[in-house]
Amino acid sequence: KKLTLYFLVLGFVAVIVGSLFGPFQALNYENVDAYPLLKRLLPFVQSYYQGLTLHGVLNAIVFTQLFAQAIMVYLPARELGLKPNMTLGWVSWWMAFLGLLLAALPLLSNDATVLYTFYPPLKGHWAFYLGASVFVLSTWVSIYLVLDMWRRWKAQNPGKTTPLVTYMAVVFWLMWFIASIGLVLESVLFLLPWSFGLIQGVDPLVARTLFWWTGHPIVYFWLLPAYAILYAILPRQAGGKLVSDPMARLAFLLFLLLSTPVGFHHQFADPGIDPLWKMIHSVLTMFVAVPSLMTAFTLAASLELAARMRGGKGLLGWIRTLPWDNPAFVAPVLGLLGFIPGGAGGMVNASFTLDYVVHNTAWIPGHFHLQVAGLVTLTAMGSLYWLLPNLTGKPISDGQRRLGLAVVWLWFIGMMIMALGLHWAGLLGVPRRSYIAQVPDAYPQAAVPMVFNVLGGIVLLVALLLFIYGLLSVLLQSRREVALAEAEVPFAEVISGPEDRRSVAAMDRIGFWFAVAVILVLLAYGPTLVQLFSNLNPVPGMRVW
Ligand code: HAS
Repeated sequence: KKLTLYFLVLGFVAVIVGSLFGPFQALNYENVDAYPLLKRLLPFVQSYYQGLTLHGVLNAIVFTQLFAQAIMVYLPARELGLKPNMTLGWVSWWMAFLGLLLAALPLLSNDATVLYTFYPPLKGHWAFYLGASVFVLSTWVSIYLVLDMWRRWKAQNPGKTTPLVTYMAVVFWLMWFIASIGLVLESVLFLLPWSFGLIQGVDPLVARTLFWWTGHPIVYFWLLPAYAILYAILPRQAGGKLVSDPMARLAFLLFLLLSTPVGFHHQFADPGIDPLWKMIHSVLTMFVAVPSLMTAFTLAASLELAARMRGGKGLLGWIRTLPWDNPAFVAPVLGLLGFIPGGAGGMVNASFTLDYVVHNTAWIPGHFHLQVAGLVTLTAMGSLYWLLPNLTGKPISDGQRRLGLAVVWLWFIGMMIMALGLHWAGLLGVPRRSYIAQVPDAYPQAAVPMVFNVLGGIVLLVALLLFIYGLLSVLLQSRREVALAEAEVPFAEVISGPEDRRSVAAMDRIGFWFAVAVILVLLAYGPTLVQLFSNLNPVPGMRVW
């Protein structure tokens, strides 16, 4: 519990600090240059791009990873009733913490203003790459922790099928293991030697390709802890059951198979990659939407079942009977509603032809704010209402719950308004990642959507400040109730009939599916990487890649 709490608190500190830079991005997209003011408040902030790097790294990379390390070790441990290897558990936390600290120094001193994709030839200080590598490698320890618990449970329960939540966790960590290899290769072969001065240059295309090997599945690394909560906990919060055990397993299994061999959809506009492979990745991306479409069906059915168990009636009238006064329920459900347009936008991006309309425009941050700042963050916020009492024994009062409801509604409304503005501005040609406020009256054709951006930013700032207040008021209170601390994690009951046995057993051959996933990645990336690496032509004696 202590380890989980440490991961969770560090993650939320990251997202709070990172989000405080958000309103400055929103103002930039309303053509208001607030950076001179920010420089006066925080003299270390030198530029829009440094603020954007801090915003992206802390929110998208740091918060999401720490939340995954908290949830996807704690939930299987509680389900199996097993303790992870605590020494290694703390090793993973310290690696994450020290890596973060090391990477933060050059970020704060403006020596690693390379955005969260750190594309060469933008170059950061070696401490950034080293710290980020140690931070990411701490997840490999988490992988070991979960695989080790699973192995111990299997030894004690020969022939039994892996319980659902553990199945999700094992598949999730294996997916991440395959996915993270791209980033590890980029870092070890190129970024670290380059920043230490051992090689004089890096081929941007090779680096980008290795980056996106990890860069697309990383979004499912952010998403799947939320999905695990949505499948395992939300139906119970709604007062019902999860309608199908095998559907939940199949969704996770499909993510293991399909998350990684799709990265070229981020590189449609890059030269040097055969269009045939771009097309293959485009088609595979359409397939990776399938487990989310299945999730939409399974969760909506589970919510309807819950509502009908609560006496809900009518074609849509049942929705009213859901527990709209419980932030642990409302937060993820609002996130899911925002995920529908976010997912639809993702399919637009995935299209080889349509992506040219939206690539590198403000549409893209519109898309991913709905996904990660919407569903993932709202589910994480909602989880605090059952997780914090369970981890700390500290109760949450009715007043704090009401505040929580206000926070999650404001967060949702702010995110929807801002995302609408960003998508719209993107279609009108406003670029992403650009300090447009330094040009007076830039993009006058997008004046209306820009108002949406800034309105959304203001609502989000209010939500964030109320969230900080609410979180501190729970964490810093001295009241503790032993009963809460000893309570079980509220896992939902799962419907699974005898007819499911064969499909569940087939999916439980995780080693086999892992091998299939590896083969798919080798097929999807192998030919292009071989060609790109063979094109690298170091000048003798210079070691320029
Ligand atoms: Fe994406 C770019 C395609 C999902 C994040 N994406 C990004 C970037 C980020 C990101 C950060 O193909 C920018 C990277 C950068 O900086 O350059 N994305 C997709 C597709 C999906 C997708 C096809 N993305 C995500 C998720 C993210 C995320 C999830 C974060 C967590 N994305 C792309 C592409 C690009 C891209 C291209 C590159 C574009 C470019 O030009 O650079 C799919 O996985 C989406 C599937 C989702 C659905 C929605 C299902 C709906 C559900 C809700 C049901 C509601 C219920 C509620 C049950 C099909 C599950 C009921 C309620 C009641 C009250 C009853």
